[in-house]
Amino acid sequence: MPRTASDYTNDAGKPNWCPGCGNFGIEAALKNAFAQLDLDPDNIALVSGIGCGANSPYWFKTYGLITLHGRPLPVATGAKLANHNLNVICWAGDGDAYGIGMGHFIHGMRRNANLVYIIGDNTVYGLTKGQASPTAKKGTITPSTPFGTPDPNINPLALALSVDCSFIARGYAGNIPHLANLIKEGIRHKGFAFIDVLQPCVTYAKAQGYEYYQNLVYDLAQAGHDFTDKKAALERISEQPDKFPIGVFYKKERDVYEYTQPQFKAGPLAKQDIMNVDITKLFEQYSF
Ligand SMILES: Cc1ncc(C[n+]2csc(CCOP(=O)(O)OP(=O)(O)O)c2C)c(N)n1
Ligand code: SF4
Ligand SMILES: [Mg+2]
Repeated sequence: MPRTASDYTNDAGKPNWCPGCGNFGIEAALKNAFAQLDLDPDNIALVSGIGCGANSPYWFKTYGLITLHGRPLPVATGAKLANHNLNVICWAGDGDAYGIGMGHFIHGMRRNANLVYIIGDNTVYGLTKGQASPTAKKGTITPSTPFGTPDPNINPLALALSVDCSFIARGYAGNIPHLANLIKEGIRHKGFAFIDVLQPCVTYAKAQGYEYYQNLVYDLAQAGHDFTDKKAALERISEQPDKFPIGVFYKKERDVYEYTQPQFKAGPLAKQDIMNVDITKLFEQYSF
């Protein structure tokens, strides 16, 4: 029997997100993507940080790990290196990924391990009651910035392009079939697949709700965008905030971390026999 989204749902009940939260769209898209690829739930690890969206592993019947705020990517990378046959999906918030975890974001893209990094980009720190995140537009009034945020927002897709990330995409939580297709493409991609998702926070970022994005979102594929053209990708990426194109901006093949390192040649570390490894030569080489 073909798998369905419910095969990836455990018995923990419904997520406790606010009614209408964009995280429901991401959850549905992920589960549908898994089902459409017929992935074995036992062969998926969902790794998150700390935040509203980062609570997601509670409600997935897959392996799951809720880590520290800003640190899901190093843990996800470690999981992938230990067992590179595992489908590793890292789900972070924009605070997780573009605030405290910005260093990991940049270096993760450079490293190009074969995993999917999904960011629920709601422009706020939802879990801690709506402070401005790095993607909030300059001047946004929040509880932590009552006079408007003084800093200009970052554009994470432009940052990704600057380090030659091998898969750069944006999805929209209000378009679940499109997002599911993007996630499938990200899983199939050999390398680091970065997917920023416009994720309305209906409680703390009311100005960036569904009505706002509905008029500004358009599909790159339908607009004839060529994802091999880096210059065209930068032009599309720079359209925000007037327009928010969704789809794949840029994609290329390049060396995948775990395929190039000699220690992984004999297979995933988790499967390698470590009972009879002779380390005397290493001791001789490195002892003084
Ligand atoms: C090291 C550390 N600093 C701060 C916090 C407090 N904290 C928890 S969640 C969060 C922000 C979450 O925002 P985001 O990552 O955007 O996720 P969202 O809740 O919006 O989904 C913060 C600052 C923490 N848990 N750990
Ligand atoms: S506070 Fe915002 S991000 Fe958090 S659950 Fe509610 S709507 Fe979603
Ligand atoms: Mg957030």
